[in-house]
Amino acid sequence: MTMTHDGNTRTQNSQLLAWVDKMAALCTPDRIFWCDGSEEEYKHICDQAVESGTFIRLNPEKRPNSFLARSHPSDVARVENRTFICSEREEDAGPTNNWMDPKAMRAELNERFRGCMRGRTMYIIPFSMGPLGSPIAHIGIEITDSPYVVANQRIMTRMGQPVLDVLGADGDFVPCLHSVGAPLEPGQDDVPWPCAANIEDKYIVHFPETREIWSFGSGYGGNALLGKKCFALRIASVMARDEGWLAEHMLILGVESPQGDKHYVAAAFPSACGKTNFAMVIPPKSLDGWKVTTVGDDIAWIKPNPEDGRFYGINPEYGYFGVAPGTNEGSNPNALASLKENAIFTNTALTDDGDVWWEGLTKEPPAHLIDWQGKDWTPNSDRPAAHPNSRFTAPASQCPSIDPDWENPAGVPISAFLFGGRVSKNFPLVFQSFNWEHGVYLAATMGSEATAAAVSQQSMRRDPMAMLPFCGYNMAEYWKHWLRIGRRKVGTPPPIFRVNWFRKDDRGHFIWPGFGDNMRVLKWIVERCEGRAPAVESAFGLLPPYAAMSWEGLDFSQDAYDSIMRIDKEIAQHESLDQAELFARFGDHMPRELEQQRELLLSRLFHSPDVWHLPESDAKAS
Ligand code: O2Y
Ligand code: MN
Repeated sequence: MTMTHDGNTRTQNSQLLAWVDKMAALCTPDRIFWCDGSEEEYKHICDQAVESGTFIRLNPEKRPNSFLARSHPSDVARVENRTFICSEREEDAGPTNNWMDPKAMRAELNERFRGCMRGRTMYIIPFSMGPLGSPIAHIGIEITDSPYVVANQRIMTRMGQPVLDVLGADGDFVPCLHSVGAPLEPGQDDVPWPCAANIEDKYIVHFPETREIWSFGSGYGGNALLGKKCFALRIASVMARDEGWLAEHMLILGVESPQGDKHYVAAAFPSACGKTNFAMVIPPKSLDGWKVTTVGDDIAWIKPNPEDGRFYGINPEYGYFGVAPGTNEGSNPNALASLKENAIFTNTALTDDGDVWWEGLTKEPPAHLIDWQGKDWTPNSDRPAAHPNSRFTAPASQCPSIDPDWENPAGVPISAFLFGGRVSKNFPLVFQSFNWEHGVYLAATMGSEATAAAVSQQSMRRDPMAMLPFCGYNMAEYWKHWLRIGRRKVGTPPPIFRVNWFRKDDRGHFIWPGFGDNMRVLKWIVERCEGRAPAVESAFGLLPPYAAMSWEGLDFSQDAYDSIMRIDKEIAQHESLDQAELFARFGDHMPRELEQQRELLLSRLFHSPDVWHLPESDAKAS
């Protein structure tokens, strides 16, 4: 065992010092290193990672100050079946989370963590989720034995000594313990990506009552960068419930009109729906003068302000951990610009001139690459060069569309909430909920199509509020929290909209062009927030008539519009019956308001024609 508080300790926080002592005694690292977050320290950690083989330095002429890491093939994504919510009572985790008794889990984890950092350095990473000192921000301390995690956390969070200064002698923090779970015997050589290779040896564990995170056996992404999904969503959702705010799996973007009026929109989409692309969308040139800015691309912490009754949101993160494949000059030029330098790539391919490549980056792949597993690759290879979940870690400040207020400690005022699913049939491009309760119902029932099966077997992979893998407590109680938040006495909550970019025609082709043209939808939404855009009432909600949308520069006929806005009664009835199955899973916890909303939809559908269409001519505003 080594000393616990060596020369570079710079905190008087006794709670923190005691916790570090206790974890060091459990994990028995060879060294303890307190991260100060400085540039020199980052350089040192990266140099060491290059020396150990964890990082490959990219060609500084092509990609300055950037690195490539290749993970172990068993460690390439979040491990949902090894993610646990260990609340005292099983029903507090709810039917959609893996639950384990906290005492039993603690016993198991103590065994796993005992001696797990032998031969390694224990790094102490103080980090702030949100601008330092912001009343919406919170502090975490991650203990890890992974230099990869240290380097990534320096991009993804505000980290180091300034955080300890804000924490002070008696500030509170969320303790986040992480180990790759691969102790080294004396003389044993290390590997570039140490981890526990077997899935059942990995644990991503949350104790919501004591607000602790313990992660063992994986070095990858959300499993290991504990500020992100584990803290900012699973633990923060519990804090938000207890304290009356929202911790959401949402991007925040700003929309500015040619007249300079600005609105912020918070939007939730299930995975693989182009969330980062939407957060950084570039409006088409034909929508002259409209501008979109980026506050965050993945997570939002939103607090109602008792003074003006509005909701203010921050992006608790400091960087992007984005999916590389499919990112290109067409889909997201702002993301590409963000990762020009000072970036870390994980599991992308390596080009012969020392740069990175992934499927979709260029139309033609290079003639030769080293793939994500370090093997030669040519366009004739029958496997992808980059892993489909390969990632870039890039500083948010490098994004050309970054919002001037993205670091405002007070947050930005949210004008609207958007919830997007991925549905090929029957779900309109956009519509507004009738009211808050109806909006919460629309968000609670969102999801992506699981199969392209016939209508009668069509089933949705439900992902309420895109929070299914990220809600740290019973999802039905989370819905109740959303309902409560809308009933506050001060102010009115923002309007709620549903969007669906993914409707297909009979030949299976997407009808809506998406990408920059999604700005047309955003424009209607913000004009609606200002009370100056018309809408037509349907069984689903309030829809924009054709004439209320801007079509300059896009050849999209009224017929094409009808094909993404019409509502087939039978499909909608099936869908709402399917929702009953979702609700039934929650038993007594289910808020009755949502079941009432489902029944109201059924009764509106009963009075609807077999196929409902928007009126051909301009509709009058509702
Ligand atoms: O696979 C991982 O570990 C990352 S998952 C992820 C990363 C960035 C943003 N969102 C997600 C997600 O799964 O929602
Ligand atoms: Mn996400």
